[in-house]
Amino acid sequence: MIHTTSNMAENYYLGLDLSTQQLKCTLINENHDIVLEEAINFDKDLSEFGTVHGAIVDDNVVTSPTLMWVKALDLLLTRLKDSPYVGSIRGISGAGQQHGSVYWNKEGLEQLSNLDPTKSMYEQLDNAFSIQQSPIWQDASTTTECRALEKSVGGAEALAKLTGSKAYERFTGNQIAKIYHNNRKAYDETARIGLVSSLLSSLLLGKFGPVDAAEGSGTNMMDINSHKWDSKLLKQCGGDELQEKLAEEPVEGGEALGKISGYLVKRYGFNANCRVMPFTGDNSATLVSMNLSEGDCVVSLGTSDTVLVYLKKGAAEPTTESHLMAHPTDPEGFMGMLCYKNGSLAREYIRNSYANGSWDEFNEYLINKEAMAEGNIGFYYWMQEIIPFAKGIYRFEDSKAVEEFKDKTINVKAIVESQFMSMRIRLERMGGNSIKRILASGGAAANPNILQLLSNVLGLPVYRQQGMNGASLGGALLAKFGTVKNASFEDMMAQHPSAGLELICKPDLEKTKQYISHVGQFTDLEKKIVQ
Ligand code: XUL
Repeated sequence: MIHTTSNMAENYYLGLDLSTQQLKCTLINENHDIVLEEAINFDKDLSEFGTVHGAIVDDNVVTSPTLMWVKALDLLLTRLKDSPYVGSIRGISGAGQQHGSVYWNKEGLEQLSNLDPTKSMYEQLDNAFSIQQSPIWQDASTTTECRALEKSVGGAEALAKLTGSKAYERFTGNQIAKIYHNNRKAYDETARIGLVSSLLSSLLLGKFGPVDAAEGSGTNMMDINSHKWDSKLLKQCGGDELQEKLAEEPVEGGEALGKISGYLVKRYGFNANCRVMPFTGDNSATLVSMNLSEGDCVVSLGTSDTVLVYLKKGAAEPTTESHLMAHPTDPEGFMGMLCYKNGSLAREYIRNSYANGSWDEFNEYLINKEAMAEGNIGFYYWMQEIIPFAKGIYRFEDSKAVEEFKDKTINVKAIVESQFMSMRIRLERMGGNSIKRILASGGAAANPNILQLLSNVLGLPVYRQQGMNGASLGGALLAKFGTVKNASFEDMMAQHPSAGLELICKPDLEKTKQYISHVGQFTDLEKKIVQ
């Protein structure tokens, strides 16, 4: 745990982020300074659940134990209890990995509202879920349900227009449809369905909490313009009874859901007036933490790599390749997003296979080797990729497929270049010509060599925010926004301009020109490998 000394009379705001591999938290004061950060790592701290990188992978079926997340919150709060801040926290919000779903049974909901403060939540909620393994965003096993959902509204484009995205395997509606069709007993035993984000708000409230509109847009079931569940889509995904299992319409960010549960007040010493705000998706929270101005684009390099832009009303067009999601603090605005599944874990495989597990060696090859400039292009999809829909590893020398590059260490530069080329091409298709700078976040943003390559491929300067936990910092800012509520989000941020963004690199425009000259070749090769 890191924390700095601070004035105890102050108010504090807590942000949580239940991501794929960890549960993280960030605590800020009134001036938005970070006073504490803490994390529970699932593989290391909760190894009894047997996850690898936070998940259980069975080919295209990818899940996480729901109870592991409950136990992670127990553990995090136990650590926080020892800090001097808990009684002065006025609001809590946060984020979860998007799309993952949680299935509460009736007894579980009763138990949740009657927790005994002498025991942990984990001990008392062990029979609370009708599905023990929550499907998560890395799952790719619902292609049949996706095609059926698209067909039910007249095709992929029609679904994208209605919900902001065509049907994607990981989107919650398609996951629910799979359970509805293949596991009806468990479906019938389910009283409420929530998301990873709303699991946290529910545990904090001591009752089932709704999802926010940003999270609703990751389900393929919410109307992207009205922010209401679409009854046709609900029926297609889970029959007439799904509406009741979701319980409430999505809510807008910043509307307090209620006060923290008496259980948490008694067990951990929270202030009884501490409010719980809606939790959002990890990408939406990262967007919030960066407080974007026009022309900004976030590139988040984490377990998944994502590209995020803030689109004001009227500037947003849904496409079948990108996602349009409700904005977490601007009810009229949108977040445009690209999401790649093979992010950090894929880069780590390459580091282990070709750079002796050393980031120093990895960096040396990034700086001193040439891949695309010398005709070498690679595509690296260990897991079923989202953009493009492809799986496997493919290498090309002068556009000819090869098993391996003559110099194997070229794989290092090739994986990073190919990810950024894909972003360049998709951003252009999304109408991203007005982008003026890149704001980098996520674990790999700590590596300036990766950021220099990003800058060269996109031809834009790259800035980085201090503090690496964008989503939990965004959560803490949402907690303050919902608690204080006397200003717009922009005004709240303007009152406390943070130390700001640090310029990490400027593009080498000669290199950018070279990358642009390879766009056609890259696009043609990519077409060859798409299933
Ligand atoms: C976004 C997505 C991932 C997860 C990762 O659509 O699937 O970025 O949110 O946590």
